[in-house]
Amino acid sequence: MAVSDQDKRSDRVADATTAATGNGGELHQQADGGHPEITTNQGVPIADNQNSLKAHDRGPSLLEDFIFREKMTHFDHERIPERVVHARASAAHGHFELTESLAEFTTAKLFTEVGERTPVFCRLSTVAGSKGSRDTPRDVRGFATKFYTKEGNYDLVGNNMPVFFIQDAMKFPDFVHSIKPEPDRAYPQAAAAHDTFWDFISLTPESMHMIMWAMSDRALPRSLRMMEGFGVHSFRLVNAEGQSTFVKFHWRPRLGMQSLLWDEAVKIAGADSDFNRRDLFETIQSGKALPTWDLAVQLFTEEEADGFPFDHLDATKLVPEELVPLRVIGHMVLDRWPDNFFAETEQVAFCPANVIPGIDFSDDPLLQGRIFSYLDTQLIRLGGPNFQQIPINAPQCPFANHQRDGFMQMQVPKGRVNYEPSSLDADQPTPRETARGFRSFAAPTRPGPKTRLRPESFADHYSQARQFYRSQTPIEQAHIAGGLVFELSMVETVRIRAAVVGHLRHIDEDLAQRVATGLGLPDLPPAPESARPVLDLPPSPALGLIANMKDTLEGRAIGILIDDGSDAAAIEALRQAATAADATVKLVAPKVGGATLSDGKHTAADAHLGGAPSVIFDAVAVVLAAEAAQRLCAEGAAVDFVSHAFAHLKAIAVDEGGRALLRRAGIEADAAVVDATDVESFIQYAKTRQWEREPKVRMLP
Ligand code: HDE
Repeated sequence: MAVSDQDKRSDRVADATTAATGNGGELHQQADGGHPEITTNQGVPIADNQNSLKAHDRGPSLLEDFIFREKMTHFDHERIPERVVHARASAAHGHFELTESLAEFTTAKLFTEVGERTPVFCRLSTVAGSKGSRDTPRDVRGFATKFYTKEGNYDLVGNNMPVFFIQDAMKFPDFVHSIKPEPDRAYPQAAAAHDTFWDFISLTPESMHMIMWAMSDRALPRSLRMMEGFGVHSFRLVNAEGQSTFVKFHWRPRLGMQSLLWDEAVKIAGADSDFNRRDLFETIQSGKALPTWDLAVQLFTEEEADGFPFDHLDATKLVPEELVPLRVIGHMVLDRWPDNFFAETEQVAFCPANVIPGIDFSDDPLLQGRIFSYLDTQLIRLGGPNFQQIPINAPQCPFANHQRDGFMQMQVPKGRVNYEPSSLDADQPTPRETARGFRSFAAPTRPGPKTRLRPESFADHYSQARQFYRSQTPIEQAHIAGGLVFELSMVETVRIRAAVVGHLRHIDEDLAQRVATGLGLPDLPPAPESARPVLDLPPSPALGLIANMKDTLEGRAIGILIDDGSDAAAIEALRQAATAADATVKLVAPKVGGATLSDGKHTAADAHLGGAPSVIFDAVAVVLAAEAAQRLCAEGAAVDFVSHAFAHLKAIAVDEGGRALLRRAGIEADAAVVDATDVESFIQYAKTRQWEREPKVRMLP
């Protein structure tokens, strides 16, 4: 017997309470203020949202069911093309506050009105992976910020590394094709470790500097809040007198930098592929240790640039801080998670061409290509020329012009005048001849024939790569060598492995030798010819990662493994100390329902042992009664909890039960394995990784 609509009424009511209208429009509020009424996109109330219309209860569905067809058609069209690069991302709203005026250099109010808070939307991404790929591949991170200024939207679309793989935009499609999954087999996902990428790199010596950055632990950020950002290219600031100063932008995280170890990143990919996104979301929801960066600038004149031993228009070069110091001019805080991922994080459209009066481009040929590419991308990705009207893309200052019509036009312009100049309507928008308007910097152009030549000044591909490598601590150098050994081990074509090692010889013979040994190459391959002698530039401490870490637990996470009978007082002391140090604390137990502690009270766990391995924490404690310890010694996840924490150079606090687990894992305690009662030492050790432990737990190349 058929179930009537009336019989299912209660189901429908329950569903409708959680349903939105589906088209982002007004919710239909009940007159009595109850839940919104579910309707079609035409506003027609829907009586039954669970059953399609059929000829009879077991009969075929009817084409006339416009309610079903509308719902299904909309669903069928829910996806838009993902970004070809930077598809995987998390984003948040916040503000930028200026603390030092750059009025001497620019008219852009964003950088002249001290104390002014400009709303921002900041999208942080991986590059190579698809939208659903993991958060922790070895990869560059995108760092894109949209400033909704009073003078229009300004987009600073940067990365977490200050240089790039290529010098000319012409090479970008080839570069991206090479790093993406190989076209015949469609793997590997979100990984550079395969033949086509390293084939391209081995034939592109200009990429060597960026390769050093990408093989360093900067490619494995612990948290999106703990990485730097860079505008990469030189831009121009233009002042009221029309004078130009070159500028490089830097974002510096207030929490300092922190990175993952490669082995940890691999394991996190399995344990929590949303690791960085979850961290950002939970942080913003908690309101503590909010993502905050100082914005710093390097300013230099054309004449100063002419004296640099490299060409600042070459995006494979950075301007060392020793040459041009950083000036902090303000900071950005992200404090509001988007209401809807698709509407905001997915539909936001960044474009390096979005500049405002007082900011202008340089002739960097990579930047020049980007000025074209991004708008073009948005037209296909967001379906037409009106994507600026999507709320996340619309300016927050008044805007008006005569651009009309096109797909998805949301505005309803009135009147007959859609052109300028016009005498028919005095209220139409026209340019104002004031200093307000955007005027391109009148950069002189040199006479000469058109050419596709790369300038001579771009020809040194190795000196800054060497400078970067030699500015690292021995541990960081070992990690770079390890990164290269891993990546090249995944390359099947031995010739390509050897060719890359050949390039490394120009950077550092010892690095090349370590990688060759790690790969088991019989001989050190020959170095290709270098167009320029490689310079021994002075080491730059700013390029290191460990040197720029902060001795703090702020914004980081401690996991405490507990079970029935665990010492309640010890757990409480650890929790209080960690919280006082601004860390978050999670209790991990074999059962998510929790455990009955030594004081007889039942405590809920924050996570189940199987779902919260130690890789997701910065330091761990194990507090177990004897009986529970005995039980957990037979549980692989518990043994891994301590053995991985130890191998990942973390501080560990243990009581007697915890020590039993250490013995089971074969761990020989060092100074950073402390007694659970020594809370102070634990907190101190937890602030940093135990780098000196590394040679004992890992074969470094
Ligand atoms: Fe991008 N890049 N890119 N890029 N890029 C895109 O734009 C491109 C480059 C960067 O969160 C695309 O909307 C070219 C450097 C970020 O939405 C695309 C060239 C830097 C994001 C594009 C570069 C970046 C993108 C893909 C070489 C650091 C994500 C989808 C000439 C300074 C923005 C899209 C977001 C995204 C083109 C090189 C940063 C295809 C042609 C260098 C952070 O338009």
